[in-house]
Amino acid sequence: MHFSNAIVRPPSRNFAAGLSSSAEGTPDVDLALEQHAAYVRALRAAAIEVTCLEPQPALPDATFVEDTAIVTGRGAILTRPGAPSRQGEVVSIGASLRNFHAELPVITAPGSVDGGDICEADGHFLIGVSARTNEAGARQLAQHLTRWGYGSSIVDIRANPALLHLKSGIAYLGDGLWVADGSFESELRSRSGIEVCDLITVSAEEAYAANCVRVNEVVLVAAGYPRLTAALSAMGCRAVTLDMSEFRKMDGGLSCLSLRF
Ligand code: CIR
Repeated sequence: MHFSNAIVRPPSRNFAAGLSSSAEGTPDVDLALEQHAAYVRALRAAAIEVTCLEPQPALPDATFVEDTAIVTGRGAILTRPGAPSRQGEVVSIGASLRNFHAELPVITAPGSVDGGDICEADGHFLIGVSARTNEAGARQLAQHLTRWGYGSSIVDIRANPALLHLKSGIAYLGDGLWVADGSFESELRSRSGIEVCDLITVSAEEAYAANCVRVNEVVLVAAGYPRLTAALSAMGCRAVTLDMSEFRKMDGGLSCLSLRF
């Protein structure tokens, strides 16, 4: 999968007012802005044209743009985030995505979908049903994907409260290579529609870093998780580490800071 574009949005000054279940303390907004700028530089270094949207002070979680849309090679869908406080984020994302997609279907009530629950693997989409993405939303999304000729299947993660989203625990890096929390191993291997050639199992202490992203020739991975970084290198991946400490305090993973397409 080759990406040429990304949409991002720097955190606003009241970023700390967003949703969080983390016990890691209040984020430092200036440091979060520096970390976000480094993230954008890494995308640009990977040959990505980055659209940087204005911060939205009224929507403190709006930096987590990945949750607001599913962008595929054949079309894009605006989500209806599961947290009511985040539903307003979709408007400006829609305005930006309309520069790339004329048709932009939306997930509608009672359905809810967070983009962090959607993991694409070579044309097959795993749809996590979670505290944010419900079955009605998953069904709507699957219908759009079917219309575009994609396969999809549901992964229910509700029994694992440590995972906010499916992609909190799983990443597909292309060429049959997966990174996942150990709890996903049998699930992945038993699924039809996806290929598992190699699986890097992330240890419990490094669970946060399972949310990594392949961007063209590099894999962006959170800094401070040496075992995963070494395992990626051993698999021939060029890992680029990014400090995510302030986003982690707000339950944000690395993938959720961008929409890539
Ligand atoms: C939230 O709880 O919605 C935000 N504070 C964090 C969202 C992170 N999104 C993601 O990992 N896809």
